[in-house]
Amino acid sequence: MPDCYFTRSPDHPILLQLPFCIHPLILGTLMTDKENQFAIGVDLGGTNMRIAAVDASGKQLELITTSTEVKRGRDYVVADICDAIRALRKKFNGQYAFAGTGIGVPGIIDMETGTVLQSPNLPDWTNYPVRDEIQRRIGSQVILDNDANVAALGEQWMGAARDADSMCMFTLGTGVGSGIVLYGKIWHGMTGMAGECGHITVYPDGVPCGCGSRGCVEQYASATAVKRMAIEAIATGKAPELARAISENPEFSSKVVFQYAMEGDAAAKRIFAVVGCALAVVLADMINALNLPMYVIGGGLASGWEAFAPTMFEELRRRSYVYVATAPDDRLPTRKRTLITRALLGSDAGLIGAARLALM
Ligand code: BMX
Ligand code: ZN
Repeated sequence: MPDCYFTRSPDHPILLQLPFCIHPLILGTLMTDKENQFAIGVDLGGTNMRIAAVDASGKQLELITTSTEVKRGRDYVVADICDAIRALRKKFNGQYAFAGTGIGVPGIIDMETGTVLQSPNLPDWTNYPVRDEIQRRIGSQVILDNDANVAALGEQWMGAARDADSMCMFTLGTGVGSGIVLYGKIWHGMTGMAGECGHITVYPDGVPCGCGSRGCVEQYASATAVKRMAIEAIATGKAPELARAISENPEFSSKVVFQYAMEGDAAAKRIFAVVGCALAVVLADMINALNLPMYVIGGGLASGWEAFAPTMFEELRRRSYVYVATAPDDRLPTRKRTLITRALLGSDAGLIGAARLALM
């Protein structure tokens, strides 16, 4: 029941503090107010940013998309974000009550201080207290979170996991992000850095990762990794079709590798088998550790599902006995099952989830 505001008391501490004798009419007014709210969700990427007004039912009222002018510096980017927030706030304030702004940022964040500690795509944002800066400029509440955390919350609220109160999401994009939602709330851990499952080790001596470790799933199951593995395969001379594709197409990307895999090219198929295998290792770890009802896979590379999912499920059955014991089974339709599925909201998951942060 994602949009039922009075059944999840831990999300509504203010309501918990209300006197028990509160008059039903007043309660009715409060409910109406809550239902009539809107919030602004910001999905800040290293290339583009998307900013949307979202109402309390999860409907997107308006979307602003603009490029992230990283080279012009953080002040410029923050000014752009603030302009968009002000424009949307002005447009919908009055018709709806403004609940605040949620922002999803790639990288590690200190929730307590609202500071971006590390974000390779936004280099001059290191140790930048962006929450307070934006709050000061726009004069209203801002909540900062990791991009994959808010995407997970979006999918749990309005997407593939809307019938599950707890879930884990992986976003397969430039990197591999992830977020864990427990009982409708993002699991932040101690400082807000929980859910960095893209940096779970798959191969201990594997490819060096931007996080400082090696062999993280991000190095085998991101769009960046697929392109890298294709270039490596071409260099060994074992991928003649991909070699031809890269020489003919300057836009060579993971999408091209996917097309070749679907057409049966052996080298491209091997690359997507690596993707499936890496995801299976991490999913097995998560399933064995958490026994959640749902795992959602999104991000641009999730459109390659047909190419990696068969290996992923096959390998998962070899690696997780918890999965084997709880896998979907038509003969036992009433049994609680572990579901692993594609995301539903596409690139809107982050926006919707970021807005949800402010609406909670
Ligand atoms: C990286 C890490 C995560 C992020 C994930 C997905 C950075 C900048 N990012 O693992 O915090 O959630 O990538 O990011 O350290 P995306 O850029 O692929 O969306
Ligand atoms: Zn890593």
